[in-house]
Amino acid sequence: MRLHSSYTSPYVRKVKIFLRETGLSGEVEEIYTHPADEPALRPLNPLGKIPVLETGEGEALYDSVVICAWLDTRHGGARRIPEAGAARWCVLRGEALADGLTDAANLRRNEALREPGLISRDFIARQDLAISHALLALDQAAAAWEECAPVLHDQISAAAALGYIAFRYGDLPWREHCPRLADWFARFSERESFAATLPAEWPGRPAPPPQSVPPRWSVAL
Ligand SMILES: N[C@@H](CCC(=O)N[C@@H](CS)C(=O)NCC(=O)O)C(=O)O
Repeated sequence: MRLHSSYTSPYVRKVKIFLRETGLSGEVEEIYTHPADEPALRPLNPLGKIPVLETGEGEALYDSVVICAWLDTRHGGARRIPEAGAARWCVLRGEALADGLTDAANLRRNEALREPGLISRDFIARQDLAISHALLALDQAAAAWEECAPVLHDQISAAAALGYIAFRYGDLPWREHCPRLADWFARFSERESFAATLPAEWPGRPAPPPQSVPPRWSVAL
């Protein structure tokens, strides 16, 4: 299998954490393909986005939701996305929540990196609201995560999302508002799957400028 991968993408990181948590990482070659290199990606994913997984069976799978669901059928351990019942929908909703947090953080960052005259403050404020409310909802979910073994896919998705917040929004004071999530994240950060997949800027490409509009917590206590 070949994973079209990235040093910075939280969606790619979600897949990388999943691979390591399920013991599959040795079966996958990670290829670093910057999304700007569209000609390499488009034949595999018409959207030109990463991650893409070439399965070795003639298929190219995207996006991270599909890739992780497929990988969950390929390891010998307990399913990380429960196959049925309330637990299935709880885990899938948790993945959607974590991915939505990542989406809002990613969209906000792209907006804040535009030329100052083009930045929409309303758009940024809306993403700030989504980010703060998603973190509070994850804080509630985290109350049930401590005794959960093995780690399920909602936790993997949340780890990738919080890893992105740590990488791009280091100044956002979310931990004081979400103490259970902060404790859980501190523990998850010690897992090999997380420590081995830390993001970094792309080698050989210019470092991005700082965001012109600092992130802010948008829910009153
Ligand atoms: N929903 C997708 C999102 C993938 C995505 O947005 N990837 C970004 C990198 S973080 C990308 O490839 N962006 C390139 C573009 O939008 O053209 C997933 O979960 O895989």
